[in-house]
Amino acid sequence: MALRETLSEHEPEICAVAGLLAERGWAEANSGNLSLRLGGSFDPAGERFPLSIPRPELEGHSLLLTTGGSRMRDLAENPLENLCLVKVVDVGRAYVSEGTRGEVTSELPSHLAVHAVLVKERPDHHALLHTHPTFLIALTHLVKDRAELRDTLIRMFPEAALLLHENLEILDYRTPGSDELGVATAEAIRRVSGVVWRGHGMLASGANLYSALDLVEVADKAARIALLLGDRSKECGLSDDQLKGIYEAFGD
Ligand code: 2HA
Ligand code: ZN
Repeated sequence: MALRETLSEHEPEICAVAGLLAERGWAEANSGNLSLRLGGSFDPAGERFPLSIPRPELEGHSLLLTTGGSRMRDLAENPLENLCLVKVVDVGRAYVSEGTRGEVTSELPSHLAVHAVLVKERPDHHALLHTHPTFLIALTHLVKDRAELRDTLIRMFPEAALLLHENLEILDYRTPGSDELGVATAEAIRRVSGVVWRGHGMLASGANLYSALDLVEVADKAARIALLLGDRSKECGLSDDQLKGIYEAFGD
């Protein structure tokens, strides 16, 4: 069984990150989803489904994805029953999915759209995760200006300045699971690794799930500090000079 074969290598990472997402309260009920674009060629034994937007860039690529309705707390304990192995076929017009329980995540349009960009433009990024970080979502409801929201986040503490500067974009609200959300997210991922979905959550890419999680952790902590500061978050944030010092000392 191809799904079981792919799991042996990736199980520890997937289970660890799924467990952390559940523990942090960012994956309430059946929310959140993740995917890994696999290196090898696999042949999932399962049903074939058409894609509403063809993804020829992904032809022949295989991905491990969470199943729709799966819970991160269950994924951490039982990856085989909460993941699907998906292979893109027919010059990107369809996919074949193998899973022991259920169909693939409702956010498949975003995962495929983003992997289609990554495979061409940032091939070292294999991992995507989408989750619902509490404080970050709250702040997106309060601060409507996207530039102001990004600026507030990066000024909250040095790690935020380093990891999120020129690496985070904020999208206005779109319907979860929609092609529209996928297209907008994929466009943003050409430039950044962290994409905030206003009023919903965040999607992050990385070489692996741990580095994608790093971005979410830093963004949510920055949002938490901003919320603690309330109306004073603007005047209290790191100054231009302080940011400059951080980039000079630690930037690329
Ligand atoms: O997996 O989080 O955005 C369920 C969701 C949809
Ligand atoms: Zn979601």
